[in-house]
Amino acid sequence: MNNSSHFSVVKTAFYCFCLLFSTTFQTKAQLNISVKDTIATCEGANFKIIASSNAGAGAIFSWQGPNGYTSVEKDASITNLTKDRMGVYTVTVSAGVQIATATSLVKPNAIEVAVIGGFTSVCVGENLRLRDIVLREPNEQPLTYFWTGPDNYTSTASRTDIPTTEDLRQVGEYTLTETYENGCVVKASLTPTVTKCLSIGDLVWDDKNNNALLDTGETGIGNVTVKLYKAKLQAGLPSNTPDGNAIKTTLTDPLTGKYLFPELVPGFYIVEIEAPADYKPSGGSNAPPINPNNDVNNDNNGTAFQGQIIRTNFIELANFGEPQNDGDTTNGTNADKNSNLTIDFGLFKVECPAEPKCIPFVAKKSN
Ligand SMILES: [Ca+2]
Ligand SMILES: [Ca+2]
Ligand SMILES: [Ca+2]
Ligand SMILES: [Ca+2]
Repeated sequence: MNNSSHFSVVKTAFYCFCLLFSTTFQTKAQLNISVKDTIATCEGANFKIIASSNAGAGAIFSWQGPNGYTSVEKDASITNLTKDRMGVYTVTVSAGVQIATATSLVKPNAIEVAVIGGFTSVCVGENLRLRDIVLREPNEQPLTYFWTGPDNYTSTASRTDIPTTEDLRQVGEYTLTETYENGCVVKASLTPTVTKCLSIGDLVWDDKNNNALLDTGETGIGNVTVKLYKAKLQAGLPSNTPDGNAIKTTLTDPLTGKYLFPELVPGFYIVEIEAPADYKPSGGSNAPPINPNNDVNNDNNGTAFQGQIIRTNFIELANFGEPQNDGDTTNGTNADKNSNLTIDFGLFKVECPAEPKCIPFVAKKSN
């Protein structure tokens, strides 16, 4: 054997040793397993504790947990979690002679309640916008939302956006069900308030100087019948055309001559009065066109319609869009933006000069 062949044998032997060492090293790699350190979740949750391991096929897994929990699956499945099953879960994996373990703590989560807030008290015409107002970390946001409510309402949005209508069919209990990544299912319920916020008023008065304005010394006329109509807005029709029969009827206060139609919804209305005998709308026939919709208080807004019937033109009401200087009891910064108390009627009592057309009044008075 020369030196050269000796070197070749050594080299080959060294190569084989390295190959053997390398193969042995790979076969003997340390078995490992890991699970999430902590799982925060809720009672009733369904979830898995996922195990990550380098174990090959044939490895044996074994779980032990609180209150006698055991499993031989790779991942622990837990359904309908109860308080006595919160605690430490230990997983063991065996592969040949190697064993590895890992533990996970299952504990109560901050996500235990949902609270419905948002626009929970609205006027008819506004949208109900309900949502969960509990503050949560970005990684604790619900995966899904499911709302149910009156009028067969359902939604999977994070918040509701429901227009409200005069028939109040949206009023009732709303329930939100949230599901979370950690298996939590949280519910909350609320019955919102929907109010007909608007009102119209408020005075029929004896406009003694016939200037269509309420002046000092002029007083209200009591027991006058006042009717409220929805207005019919249509090209070609007069601006004082009702859309159907009166929706409300009242009398002016016997002492003050005041009236009020509360609990109205946004829309267009007409007010009508039946003036006492001998009275006509004040301001005279040469008065400028009467606009009841300009939020001016204490001016006459009525024009003769038929006989003693006096009507306004249409008035538009809008939530939080009505005047605050109209004599509200809370006049000032807190005045009621939902009341329009500027729809007033000045009446002028017909005096009877010596004109033929007044003779019936004279005759009546003489009785
Ligand atoms: Ca006057
Ligand atoms: Ca007001
Ligand atoms: Ca008024
Ligand atoms: Ca007015």
